[in-house]
Amino acid sequence: MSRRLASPVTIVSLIAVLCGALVGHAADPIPIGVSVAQTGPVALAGQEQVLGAQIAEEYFNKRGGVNGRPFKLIFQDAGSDEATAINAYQNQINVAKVVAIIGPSLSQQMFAAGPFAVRAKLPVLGISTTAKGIPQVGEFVSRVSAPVAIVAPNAIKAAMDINKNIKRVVVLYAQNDAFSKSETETFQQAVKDLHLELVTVQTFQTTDTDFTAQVTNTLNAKPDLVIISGLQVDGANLVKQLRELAYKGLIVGGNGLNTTNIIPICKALCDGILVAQAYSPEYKSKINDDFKGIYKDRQKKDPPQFSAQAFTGVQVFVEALGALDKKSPIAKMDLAALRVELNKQLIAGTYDTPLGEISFKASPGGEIVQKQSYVAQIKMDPGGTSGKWVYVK
Ligand code: 1QQ
Repeated sequence: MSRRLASPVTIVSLIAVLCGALVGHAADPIPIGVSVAQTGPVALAGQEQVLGAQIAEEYFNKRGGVNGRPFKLIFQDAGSDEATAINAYQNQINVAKVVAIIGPSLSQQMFAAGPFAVRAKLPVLGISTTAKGIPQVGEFVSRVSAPVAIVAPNAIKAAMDINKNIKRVVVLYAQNDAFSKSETETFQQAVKDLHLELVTVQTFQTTDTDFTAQVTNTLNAKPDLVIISGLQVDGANLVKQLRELAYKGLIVGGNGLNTTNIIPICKALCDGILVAQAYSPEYKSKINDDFKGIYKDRQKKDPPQFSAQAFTGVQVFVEALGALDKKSPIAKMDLAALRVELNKQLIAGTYDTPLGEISFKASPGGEIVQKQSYVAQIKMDPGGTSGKWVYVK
């Protein structure tokens, strides 16, 4: 009986096909996607996320990456709306063939792009998506960003500590943004729970630039406290116009105002905005000291929440990949299996991060469990062009 041997060409092409399904060669860097807002108005937050992710890439690769194998962050701009986020996800999933993605920046974008990750069975981590319902988008969607329901009410309590006479509250929110709608529900409920009087609720659009009507209605209601749920540019313009028309009371901003990158918009008038925080540079741990040290070297200031959450997102994927690899070598897994196993490992783990020790709930799968939360206030320098966060809680 004569046996036909496969030609060398056939064998080479067979190996090539097999290797294509694997995640590169064992020495190739493992690709992890970062899809955050690098353009559009949300880039004010996205810039801080890019910095945090880049620090994590260097930091963890210097420490051996994934059990000695480096990883590489593949940046794909998710822009500031849903279409750009979906496009970024599709590129990451199908073209860059990443094992996992952090981002997009907005809940509004995650509700649109997340289902693509669920269908592709690829794990994604929200690093700033805080609206109610993010982990419920599907099995592969988790987050390291504490939800508004846990974090936001603390800012109102901090305001009540600063001004013991707060009674009348005006709430404003962007009605075309999923995060803002979710956060305002939490704020409005907290106002009632704290026995304050909700005198009026005003709405706007994230694209608005003129807030005369809302500011007039707010001033007529004579509030002691104003609470704003919007994004960066709209929120900062609203603060500016409230102050220009002589509102003197305290302002609580939501997570949309959680970046000093809004300072060029409201300048000196940003002073005093209170925002709840899921991160504090003062948190004592080795990893936070390391992270804070590198960030400070580069940026000459303490790291903000969005950078710390982005660092944490990368860390969680790298540590989950390492733990998975020890159980079953990832170099032998094809991409589809690796994505699925990584998601399981991710949710099962506990992580010592700059945000504190975090883990994930089994139900809804992928919801963060985090003990720490804080409140900070923007303190402007006398010149009115720069400022920083001062932690009050
Ligand atoms: C969300 C947010 C944004 C304000 C982050 C930039 O918290 O969309 O959920």
